[in-house]
Amino acid sequence: MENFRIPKSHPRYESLMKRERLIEGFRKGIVAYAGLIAHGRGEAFDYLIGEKTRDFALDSQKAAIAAIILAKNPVFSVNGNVTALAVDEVIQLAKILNMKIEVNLFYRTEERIRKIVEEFRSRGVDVLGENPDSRIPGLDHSRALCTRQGIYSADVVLVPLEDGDRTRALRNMGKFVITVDLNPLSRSARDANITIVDELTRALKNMISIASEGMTPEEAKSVLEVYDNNRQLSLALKFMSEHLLDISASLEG
Ligand code: PTJ
Repeated sequence: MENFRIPKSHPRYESLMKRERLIEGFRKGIVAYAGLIAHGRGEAFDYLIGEKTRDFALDSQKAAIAAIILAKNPVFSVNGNVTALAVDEVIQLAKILNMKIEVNLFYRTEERIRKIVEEFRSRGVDVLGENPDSRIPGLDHSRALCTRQGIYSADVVLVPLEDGDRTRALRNMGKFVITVDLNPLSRSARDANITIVDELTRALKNMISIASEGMTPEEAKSVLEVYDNNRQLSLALKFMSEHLLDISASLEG
């Protein structure tokens, strides 16, 4: 961390602390260079929803829990940013919902994989991904690498902060893909079965609460029956537009 402390009284304390976690993750070799850029893009979109979880995101979070509850082999795919921001929340949610965790990197290096695996292992949690034995078809290079018992055979994959190419490739494998992405315009957001337009750590905390309350398979089925991802994306875009118009009106006085 830099040689100063962010005061708790700072109006944007939470956001600045997340930024510090990313920087710390980068220094530890967990976060990719591009991860810092991706975080900045996320921050900009978070402004557009007022840095709060909105109803459209809560509905998607509930649908995501429903899909995971109904899954046979749900897998939580983690990358550098997700680990740096929310390793403890990932572990907690995966435990409640009986999900496997697999490290799957876009900018894959063996060293980064090892460091991320160690982040989980030091908390007593074993994760997949260190010894891949399969490939996601249609993707070139090492970013296609995955494990047979994890992502390759998963029916539902939760892949937050994901690249559009891989989301599409997972869909082409017939998987049900859930993403968390503050940008409703991204290709991942448009291609996933469920897109949670919310900041990752806020989303995971809410999902932990929803999952802890419990949901019967019947309830889960009825939540999914009425879920429409395009409608949720449209609500997110409308919210952002109206939010900006409100701010603009308040400036006109
Ligand atoms: O660790 P690796 O090698 O797997 O690389 C991870 C990154 C994130 C660098 C890689 O997957 C990547 O390049 O992703 P993209 O294409 O930049 O997409 C990331 C998306 O996540 C963008 O649409 C951002 O707006 C969004 N995003 C960034 N931070 C957050 C976020 N969404 C929710 N919460 C965040 N904290």
